[in-house]
Amino acid sequence: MTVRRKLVKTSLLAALAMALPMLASAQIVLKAADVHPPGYPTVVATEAMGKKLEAATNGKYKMQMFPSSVLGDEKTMIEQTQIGAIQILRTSLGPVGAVVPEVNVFNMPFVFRDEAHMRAVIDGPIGQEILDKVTASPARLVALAWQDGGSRSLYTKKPVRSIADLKGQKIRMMGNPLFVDTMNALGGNGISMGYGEVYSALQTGVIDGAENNPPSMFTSNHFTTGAKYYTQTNHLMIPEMLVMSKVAWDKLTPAEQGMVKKFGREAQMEQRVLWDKSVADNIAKLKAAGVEFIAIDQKPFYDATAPVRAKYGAPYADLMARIAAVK
Ligand code: GTR
Repeated sequence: MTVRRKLVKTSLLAALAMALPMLASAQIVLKAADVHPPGYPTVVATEAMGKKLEAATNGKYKMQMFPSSVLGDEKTMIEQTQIGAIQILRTSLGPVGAVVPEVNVFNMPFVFRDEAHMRAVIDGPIGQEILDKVTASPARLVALAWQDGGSRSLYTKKPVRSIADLKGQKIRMMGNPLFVDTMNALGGNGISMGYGEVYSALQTGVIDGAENNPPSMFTSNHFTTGAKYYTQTNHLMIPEMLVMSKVAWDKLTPAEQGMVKKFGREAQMEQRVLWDKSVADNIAKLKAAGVEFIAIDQKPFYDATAPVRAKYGAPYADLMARIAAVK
């Protein structure tokens, strides 16, 4: 090898060595966030979506999951996603409705007949319309797909066996005035606070109860605070969403955007299977831990919340009629 050739070879190697760390750092990390802990259906489905994206882009993107509210409560995480500090967020539609009021139709009490109805609606054209409303709004969120949150029922320290038992009880609701109005219409005293604050609020007696689905009640340990009566009101069936920050979305190529949407949609269906199992498992765990499940006549709860549907549903009467017409 001539000296010249050797030099060229050496400098090529040197250039390559310099480029390698650059290649490695060229991997784009997408921060994903969820209030739920590792292993929760939404966390598992979102992680699976990240793995698919990593494989499909040959490692250009990697998702890093921040579970268990480590990046803040849902309201804070929505704000972080809006400014691009979080790239992918799994959130309840509840607090999204505080930012994009047009989606509140799905946040109304008893808007769905049952979970099968809710799934038929979110899987169909109306579900897509609501996703599109979020994306088209000035909120800087791109709504990718739905996740299942089942139905929310009351859990309290003093048992609620009839609507009268709820009178004056301080019940934590998610951050959206619609939910506080819902609880007040039921005779309780709705108090809005972040999910992460509920445990100590129950412990210290700041609140008498909360409302959620069984997997959340169990994994948050709320049942260990004395709130051991679960009254099956099913008053809210709030779908959950996978959203991407518009800031991150705009940096993707059209092909990558297509992948993100496709894998998001797959996550919707994958999470549903995990969800059904999780509900059954967590009901069993709650019962084993001494939680009493109270069956209740929903009619008085439905009737009492009519003014909430009238107030918040007024601008969306057509949409509500279309939802009701879905079989
Ligand atoms: C859960 C939901 C979370 C969060 C939480 C809450 O069911 O999955 O996204 O909204 O409820 O009550 O804040």
